[in-house]
Amino acid sequence: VTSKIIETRVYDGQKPGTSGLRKAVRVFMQEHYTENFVQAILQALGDQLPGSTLVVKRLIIGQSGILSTPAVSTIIRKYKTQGGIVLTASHNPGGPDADFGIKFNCENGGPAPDHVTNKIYEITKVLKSYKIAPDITVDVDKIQSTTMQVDGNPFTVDVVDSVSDYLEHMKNIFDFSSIKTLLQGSNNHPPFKVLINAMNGVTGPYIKQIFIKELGIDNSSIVNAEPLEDFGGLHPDPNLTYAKGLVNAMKDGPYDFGAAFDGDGDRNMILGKKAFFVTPSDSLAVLAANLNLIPYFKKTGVKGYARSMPTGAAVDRVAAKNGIKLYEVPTGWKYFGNLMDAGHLSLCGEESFGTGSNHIREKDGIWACLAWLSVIASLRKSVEEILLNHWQIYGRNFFVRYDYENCDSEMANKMMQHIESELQKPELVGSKLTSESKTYIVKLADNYCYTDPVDGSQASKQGLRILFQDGSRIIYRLSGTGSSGATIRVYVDSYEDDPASLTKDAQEILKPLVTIALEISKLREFTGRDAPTVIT
Ligand code: VG1
Ligand code: CO
Repeated sequence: VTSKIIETRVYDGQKPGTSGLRKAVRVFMQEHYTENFVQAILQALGDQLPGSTLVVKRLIIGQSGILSTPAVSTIIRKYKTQGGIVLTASHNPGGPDADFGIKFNCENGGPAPDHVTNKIYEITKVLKSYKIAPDITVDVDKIQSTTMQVDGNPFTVDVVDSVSDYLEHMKNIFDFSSIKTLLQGSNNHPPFKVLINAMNGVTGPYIKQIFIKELGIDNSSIVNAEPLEDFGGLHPDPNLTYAKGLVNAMKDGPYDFGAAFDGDGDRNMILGKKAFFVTPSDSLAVLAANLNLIPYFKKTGVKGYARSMPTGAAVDRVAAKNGIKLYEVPTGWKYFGNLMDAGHLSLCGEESFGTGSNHIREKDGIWACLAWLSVIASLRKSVEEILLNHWQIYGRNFFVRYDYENCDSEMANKMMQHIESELQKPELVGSKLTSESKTYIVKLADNYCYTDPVDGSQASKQGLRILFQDGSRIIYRLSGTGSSGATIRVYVDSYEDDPASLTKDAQEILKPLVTIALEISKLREFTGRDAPTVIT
């Protein structure tokens, strides 16, 4: 087999966002578009000099092309590869008229940090050709290792089982036998009934192997477990809106616990009986408070906790009470990597249904589900009881996110400029903002800037935020994963420790703060939107 050099032209805008390059499928289908970006990744990875040759000796591919993002992170770390490429729209819908994405993860198994993605982007701006070996034919449906000669050098393609390395890792982290006893029931306890929805994403084979084969639940407890190229038309984002199927089945059914994952398996949603919703920010806090129940953390000890800036601050209370350090980073899993590599971090999460730990360098949906089941197997309480107890001890951070999808980009940018200028007014700090019977006093307002404590690198303009004296917060950001127009995210987080308020409806508690957030931003005026596309 010989490789060929293909002349190409530059495509604008191949700039990776929060996690990878995310565009419409039709954009990726333009001639050379995808190859260009992959060439740029390889060039950024292997050689300093643009145009120089990179020799790849070995490729690892999941069987039938299936690997979840957390499994890729696992494999990169286990086999010490230079990195890995994941082809996925992640939590966005797929198929010819929907979205696609290319994520690049580095040798630590985590999403490429900004300095790497910037370098990739710079290369895409000057790329003139890419190198390809079109004649390699390996049947990726068959688990096998094939070695051939490419340009006179040995080149190996390993098609590996999609699940086995990941499963082995999970078995080292959790006590599968105690989870199995929970699920199957024992003398003193009835079976704990779970319902798992893979949303036709990539986790299908993983949940079959782990939950059916290893943990012994029956087939009927698993839904949408066939990975489909277009997710069967579903929007594979595990939240109350897009995972409505799971929510309804939980409301009407006998299940004690429900979980759903996104297209590439890094996000999770956890529900209790009757669809009791655990916000991702609470999920992170509950796991933080109970990490010592999980064998892996018993062994490694609990280092720090971390959350992305817009994530509800529930985990901060656990950190404060347990004397464990808490880190706040910008949105995107790439910012947790350095902290983990330096040994500062055990557990982290994002409000966007991402939860994970230093077992890999990605958020991990199935891991989060197993972590919850481990905690439940030890505490023998329902999901709702666990949350109620948690709030009684720590108080409750009510959290909501409003998403306005596909807004006009120019108007969205203008709105952000408007908010920023409001935030810069010197009289804002110390002022009182009132809506209904609630008054909040502004403590700080800024455009969030992060300095990585490990390497000192800075990420600026990571979200406009207003912090109030009682710990409540309003945050505005533009999404970095959408493929058309602008998605505006408004995050509202409010702390309550009055026992009478703990079980109130989040929408009700947060209504005054949401009103204030919409007023300051003039969101309705700028976007013409009366209501958000999705509330999470
Ligand atoms: C969104 C989420 C962010 C998450 C990112 C990647 O980014 O808000 O928390 O890390 O998606 O998730 P943005 O920039 O659109 O807000 V995934 O499942 O697409 O890797
Ligand atoms: Co994802």
